Amino acid sequence: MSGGSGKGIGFRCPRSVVKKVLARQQSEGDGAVVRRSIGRMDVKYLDPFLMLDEFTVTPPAGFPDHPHRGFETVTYMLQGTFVHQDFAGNEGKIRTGDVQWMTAGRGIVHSEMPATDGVNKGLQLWINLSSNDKMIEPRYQELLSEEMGRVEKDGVEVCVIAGESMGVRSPVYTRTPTMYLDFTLKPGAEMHQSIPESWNAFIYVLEGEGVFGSEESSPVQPHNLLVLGEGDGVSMWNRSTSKTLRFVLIAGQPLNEPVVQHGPFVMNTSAQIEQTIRDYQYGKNGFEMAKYWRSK
Ligand code: FJE
Ligand code: FE
Repeated sequence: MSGGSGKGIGFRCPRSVVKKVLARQQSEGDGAVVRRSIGRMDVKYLDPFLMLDEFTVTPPAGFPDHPHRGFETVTYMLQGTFVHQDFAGNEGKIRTGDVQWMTAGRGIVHSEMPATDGVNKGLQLWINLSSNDKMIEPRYQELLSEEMGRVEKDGVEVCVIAGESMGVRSPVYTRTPTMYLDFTLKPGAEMHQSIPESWNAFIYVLEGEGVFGSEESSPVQPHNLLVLGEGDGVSMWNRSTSKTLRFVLIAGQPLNEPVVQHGPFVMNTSAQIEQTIRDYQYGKNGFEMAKYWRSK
């Protein structure tokens, strides 16, 4: 990258923050608490992203048996453990730092429950699938914390969940092209990350305080979603002298298709949603196992 003035280093068109939304707590599932940033009225849909929840769950709360069709769910554990079970007999644990990338496709029915008595928290992102991919076979990709691509340089650490950063690529296959990076910046550190021009992009702050997009902007606190405008990259600074900054940077290629959502079913038309409700009710077209299955 070329030097420049130190502002928006190397980018022909640096992305700036065009919207900031503080995610407040709400209850979801069975007694679970989530901070929803995408999927509420302020940011209903950030194509291809349907929902971003920062969830905090203590037993007996959780997300008992429920269906999905037409999109992917990406669960990234920040603390504690979740256990998942589905109607095809798949079962597993997602521990701190692990990622479960679930392509629901034509249909999954599953339960997602906390597995420790303490705090179990993480991020769940819903990524839409294109009309061509909505009815594909369900698939899981698991990325364990110890297998995750990680780089540290000049006070910046990145965990590469999807896409590429600082020369490291994630093995996760993204059917809808997606970048998902978890950054930790030591006090005084800065990072300049390129992002494909036509993609929608956002930042969600987890810890500390960060300056994003332009060096003159004010520091942003945890639980804020920052929607980025157009451009080829974004700059980020930790101006604190004592606190670590942690945030995720997520970007995706927009699908530019109609979206009709009915809770956990996301299709292109209302006729397809009506069909999906019937399929789930009668156990057809991918929901064959739904009629009799219950989680343990
Ligand atoms: C869902 C209500 C829900 N955010 N974060 C309605 F709560 C859910 C749901 C989740 C969820 C699960 C986890 Cl592990 C983390 C979440 C919402 O399961 F799918 C619908 N339709
Ligand atoms: Fe789910």
